Amino acid sequence: MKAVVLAAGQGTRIRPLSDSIPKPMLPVADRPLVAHTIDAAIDAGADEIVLVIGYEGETVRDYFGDEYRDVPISYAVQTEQAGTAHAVNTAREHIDGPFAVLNGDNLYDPAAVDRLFEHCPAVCAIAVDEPRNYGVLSTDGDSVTGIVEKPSEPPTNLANAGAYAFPERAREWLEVPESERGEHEITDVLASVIEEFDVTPVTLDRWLDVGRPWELLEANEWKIADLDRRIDGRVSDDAHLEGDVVVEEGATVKPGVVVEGPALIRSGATVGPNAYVRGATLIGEDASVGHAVEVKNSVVSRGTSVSHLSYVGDSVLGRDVNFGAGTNVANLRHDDADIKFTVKGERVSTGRRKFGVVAGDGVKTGINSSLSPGLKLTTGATTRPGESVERDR
Ligand code: TTP
Repeated sequence: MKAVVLAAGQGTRIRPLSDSIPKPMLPVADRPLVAHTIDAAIDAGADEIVLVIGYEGETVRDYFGDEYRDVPISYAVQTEQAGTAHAVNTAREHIDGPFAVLNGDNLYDPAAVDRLFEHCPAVCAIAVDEPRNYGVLSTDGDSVTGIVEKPSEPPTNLANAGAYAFPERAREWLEVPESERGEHEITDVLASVIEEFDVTPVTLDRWLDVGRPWELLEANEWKIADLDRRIDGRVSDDAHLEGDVVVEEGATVKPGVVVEGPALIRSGATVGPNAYVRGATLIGEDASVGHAVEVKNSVVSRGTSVSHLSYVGDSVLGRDVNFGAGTNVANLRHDDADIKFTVKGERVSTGRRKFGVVAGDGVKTGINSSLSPGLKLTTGATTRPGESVERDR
């Protein structure tokens, strides 16, 4: 079966991280987010991946090329992000036979993707506590009877997880009218399939929709914890690596460093001397974490430097960020309330008691900058030496 993977979206909620990198290409453990989706599809038996690209699409094409893990990759370019059904329709000429559709910014438990493919026509669902916030499936025994968006009286607690296995006939049903929010939605295609076919609900044990920056942290928590200990880089005898730590070939860990796994130190990165890395942290390619720096539960992207005397907790640092000596991140409020973050101009709760900062690519902080919890520093932003930064910039 072919798998159509949607990766054309603009990722507006995850800005500034998506300012120049499409969300599906943001780092999750040792590969881009969308590579985990594609891996799950290939493991489930996909014989071709059709990637729908659009926003910053060339980055996706450059990474995957024409073949990935011996499976051919083809591309459909969606020039206007007019919705998920519109995205699949862009790939229509690639579709012959039954086909799967997966979101390129979702992590699915791989066993469920297997079952999705086996039970075509099928849709993945996840049991949630608050179904009112989701598209909810109604079911009758082993069959899906309908789907309703954010219902006030949910028929089940099964939220639609955005993974479908469609029969070939669904190819003819991809042109759907605009929904209330002005998009052509894949759920309307699902509704047509439900009318004509028996659609099996496949329940996921675990699922994550990566829409906002803290969800990128959660994605890394999930996938870094899946890694097994592997030390291929240069590690000083005076460093102490505990648990499932991966040091890739070409990475350097200097004396006095303590790493508590799970943690991933990618090729070209340097850690130490005397640094402390813990709690599902990713140190990206060519990044540098220097003397007396503690990094906890964070994503430090490619080329970023936190070189001297800093604390970085529960944060996402984009590419080529430079934290001046003594820059410290606060990740907890004195009143213990959940940390809020600005998404598309609105302050929303992250649902996390601990959350630090999100720094776009190229951010530079002056020495001794003090950064408040839930702070967003946009691409290229700077702070002054000794500044206490409490407002997004
Ligand atoms: P969304 O998460 O709804 O959109 P997005 O990824 O652009 O993010 P944001 O809402 O923050 O702007 O999209 C769900 C999936 O579908 C995701 O993998 C992107 C993909 N998609 C397309 O490929 N084309 C589209 O026109 C839309 C709307 C989404």
